[in-house]
Amino acid sequence: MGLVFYYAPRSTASVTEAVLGIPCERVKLDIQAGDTQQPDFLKVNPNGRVPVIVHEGYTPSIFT
Ligand SMILES: N[C@@H](CCC(=O)N[C@@H](CS)C(=O)NCC(=O)O)C(=O)O
Repeated sequence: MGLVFYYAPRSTASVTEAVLGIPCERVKLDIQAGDTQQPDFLKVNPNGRVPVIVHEGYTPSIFT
């Protein structure tokens, strides 16, 4: 599973994306299309916000 980074272009996630210099799976979401409010993403972050980082299935609370 490794490291997974959920982000949306032109959001606060852009800062995290800019400094995240390590290999990871990147999941791009479209906020305007409602991707952050879809049930699958809400399982990752019930707050429905990006950025989110998941490491080995664990999400540090700073990203929720
Ligand atoms: N505490 C978070 C808040 C992140 C946040 O507000 N993200 C917004 C985009 S800038 C978001 O994901 N919005 C999704 C939505 O409103 O559905 C942070 O500062 O990074």
